Amino acid sequence: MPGVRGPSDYSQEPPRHPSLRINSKACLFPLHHISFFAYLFPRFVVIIIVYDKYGDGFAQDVQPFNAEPHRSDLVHSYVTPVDLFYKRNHGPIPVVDDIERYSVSISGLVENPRRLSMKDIRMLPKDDVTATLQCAGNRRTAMSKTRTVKGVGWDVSALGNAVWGGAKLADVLELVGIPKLASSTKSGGKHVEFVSVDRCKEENGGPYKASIPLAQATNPQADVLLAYEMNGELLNRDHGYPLRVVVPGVIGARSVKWLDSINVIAEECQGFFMQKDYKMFPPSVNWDNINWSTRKPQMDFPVQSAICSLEDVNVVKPGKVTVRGYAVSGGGRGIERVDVSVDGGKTWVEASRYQKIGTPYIADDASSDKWAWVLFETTVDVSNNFDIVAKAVDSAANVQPENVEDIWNLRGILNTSWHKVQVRVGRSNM
Ligand SMILES: Nc1nc2c(c(=O)[nH]1)N[C@H]1C(S)=C(S)[C@@H](COP(=O)(O)O)O[C@H]1N2
Ligand SMILES: [Mo]
Repeated sequence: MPGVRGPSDYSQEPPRHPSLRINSKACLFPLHHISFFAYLFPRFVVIIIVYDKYGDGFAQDVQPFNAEPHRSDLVHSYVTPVDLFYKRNHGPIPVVDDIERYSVSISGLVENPRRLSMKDIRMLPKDDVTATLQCAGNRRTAMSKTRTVKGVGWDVSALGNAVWGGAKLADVLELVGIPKLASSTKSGGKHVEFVSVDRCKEENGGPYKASIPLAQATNPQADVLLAYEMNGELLNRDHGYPLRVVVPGVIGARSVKWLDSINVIAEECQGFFMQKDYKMFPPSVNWDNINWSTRKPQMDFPVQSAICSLEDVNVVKPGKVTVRGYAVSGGGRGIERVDVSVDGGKTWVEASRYQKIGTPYIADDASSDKWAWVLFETTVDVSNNFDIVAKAVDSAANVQPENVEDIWNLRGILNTSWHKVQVRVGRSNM
């Protein structure tokens, strides 16, 4: 691929913000084995973790780089700063050797296959879309507490809200002869596959790839972008420099970074991350009876919210406590409201929205939060120990489920259960 390459090791990673929390793969090895080992031979386990640093991960896999900001940093700003934005990778970060030579090929079931340089893409009308990108694994750690799941452990911050700048995919596809709102091409293309250059273990060293339906790709209202900017700056290496796909309202896995080629194909992409990962299974499916082909790849994400001004367990002084967090829904469904409860869900109050701390929420226009989160805030009075709970309602009146058990799935995706934090009142003489 001209100009951009995917390294095979982690010696050329970009610098990262020191406050990010680095997450590792939970449970490459069944957790109870490790804890049993740790119980019997605590020193032995420490030695293995240290010596296995560059191996496949007995207990911890330190690479690829996966990290999220602290909860309180996340809700500090409506637009997430680039350096605090979560980072989710499946291999080493690609290197751009020569941006002048970089181009994206568009081929497959199209009339006029083409290669587009960055200059060609920048010549198309530039769109700025405010969209929240959320990893399907957000809040996985909490799901794993009911029953172990496989995957990178995330707290509640595997998402961020950015202003993505770039060309609309619908405009790009017109350059190869596919009209707007087309759901198939003359030669039978129905899906648009995005292929990267990073080398992923799951693809046996091949690149990350994913696809979306052609009807979504050619729909200007779906706002799918080939983005070269994030928050008004040139996209950085961690987030896909020089060019990435942004599919608003859809799990982050489909927003392919470091784009190399676009293929118009008849069936959805057959890559690992579409076929053997990022699918939602019912709680009855386990690793012994799983049949991946029975489910479709997950696309839109459901309604989600989390409290970010408090940790899981908090000791506070009696008096007023501010509760802040985010709420977001997929598929272009905005947030209708956020309910907060201080009695574990018996009674609820509606939280207010804000864009900056202390400034109430002002939407620019009716569709401005179609793809973006809302930040919410409310103040509660604390005199006794209690659980604070948040749940959001989207524009289609979908509500988060109460219990994580009901949506438990073996890959630990889409934990959208009511988010709870425990507040314990501590008095100064305690
Ligand atoms: N090429 C490539 N694209 C990728 C990934 C990847 O590992 N390689 N990870 C995907 C996943 S699972 C998510 S959640 C988002 C994360 O984007 P971010 O790192 O910019 O936050 O990128 C997606 N695109
Ligand atoms: Mo993800």
